[in-house]
Amino acid sequence: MIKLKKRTVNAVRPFVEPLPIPQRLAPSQGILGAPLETRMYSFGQPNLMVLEEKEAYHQFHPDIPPTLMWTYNGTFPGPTIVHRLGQSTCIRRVNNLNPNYTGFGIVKTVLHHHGGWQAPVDDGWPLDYILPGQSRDYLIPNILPVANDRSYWGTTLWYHDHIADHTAGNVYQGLAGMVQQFDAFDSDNENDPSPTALRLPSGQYDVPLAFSDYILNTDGSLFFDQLEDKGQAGNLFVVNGKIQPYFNVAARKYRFRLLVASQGRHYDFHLSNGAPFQVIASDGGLLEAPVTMRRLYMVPGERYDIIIDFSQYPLGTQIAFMDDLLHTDGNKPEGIRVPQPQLLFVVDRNAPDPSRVPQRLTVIPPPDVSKVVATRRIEFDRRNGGWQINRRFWDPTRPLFTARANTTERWNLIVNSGGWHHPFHVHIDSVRILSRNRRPAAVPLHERGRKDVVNVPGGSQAEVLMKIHSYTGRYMLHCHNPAHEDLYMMGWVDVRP
Ligand SMILES: [Cu+2]
Repeated sequence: MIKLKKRTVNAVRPFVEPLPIPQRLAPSQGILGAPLETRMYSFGQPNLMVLEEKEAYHQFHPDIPPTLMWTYNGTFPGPTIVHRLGQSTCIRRVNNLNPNYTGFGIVKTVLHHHGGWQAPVDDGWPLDYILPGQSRDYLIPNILPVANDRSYWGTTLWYHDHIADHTAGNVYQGLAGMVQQFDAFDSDNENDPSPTALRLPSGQYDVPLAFSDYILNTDGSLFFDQLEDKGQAGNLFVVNGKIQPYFNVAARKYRFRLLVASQGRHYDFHLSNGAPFQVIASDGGLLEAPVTMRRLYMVPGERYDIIIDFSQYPLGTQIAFMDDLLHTDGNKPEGIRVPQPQLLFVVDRNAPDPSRVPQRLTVIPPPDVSKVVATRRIEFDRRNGGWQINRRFWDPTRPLFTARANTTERWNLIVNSGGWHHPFHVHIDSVRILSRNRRPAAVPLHERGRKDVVNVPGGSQAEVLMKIHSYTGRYMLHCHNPAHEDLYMMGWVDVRP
């Protein structure tokens, strides 16, 4: 189990508070600055969305004193950003953190729009930080990287801090929020009369669930060990900022957007009654067809959208959303333990359900390996007291390799040691997983859509197809265990014209 320090919270009563749903961020009035205007030439007038980084007290649980955290707009998680295909967004980030702060993390901050297709200048290069009192605009074009290929859309992204060396501490401080994408098909309207609309559960039935794990001191302050190089695994399970909340649901279908925003912890999610659910989207877009599963393994940075149908249950039914992986640190799960409830669903009312889960959600072109122009090994190892990619530590002055825009590459992701797992993340765009341990058949159905986080368990390899689109410049690739990333398991690709 987790080794707890003397003055940390051991356990609290579960299911005391309702699940909070982060507010959708409304567009603001504002003037776009000159640097942004020079790069929005083809994207029209963007919606302006303002994210203000500031300290705020957050209550994880009524039995624990409030916690001073770093937030976007005063809440943890931050507000949900909604993108509609064809309508560009300007995210204006304002750093109003305390310039005199001393503690873990750093008030120099960066924003990464994780899973989006945006130019390097808007992607959150780890040294493109701003200081307290400064602001920066990011253009999210919200166009498809391949014209008319809507399989690049319709899923859940997120945004979080990405400062060099301190991403773990800054995200743990609370700098994370979720993003939803909609278009004419996945239209945010389960009553959409259009014959081509998917009519997935919408409105109050489309619910983001951000999972994280924390260690809190008994005075409510965050416990975090800056020198923990494996990635912290907390003992308190947090969903949308609350420890083990309950969620009253109607006896009908819901869409849940799962995000693992943890540091080192992996999850093997399942329902306490063993019932199946349907997976409909992965990191980079909708799946072609729903995949029925009873267990869903997820690692830091990953997202899956799932449908749970509560219509079969009598009112009063309680079902917990569980995980049973044993972690003592962030390197990898060590086994199975007594299942821990993350969240309790309570079926408490009836409601009409006009939503559907079509058997065909999108069309994803098969991975085309005939276009591959380069095949690369990308190896993750521990050496010289730190975490390396291809025997190198993070070096902002030297790319891991150079690639060409508008080409396709095959990358073999390799973790040599069995002692740790590494969730691989690339910023260029999503990838397709071609094989695991050289076996195409070993890629499960729910991993056959678009992915931007690929877990590579210790002693295994995963082959991915990377289609590089038109933007040129510097794009990151790294382990998404932020402690590994900060201790230099990060590199970058120089995309040239
Ligand atoms: Cu790692």
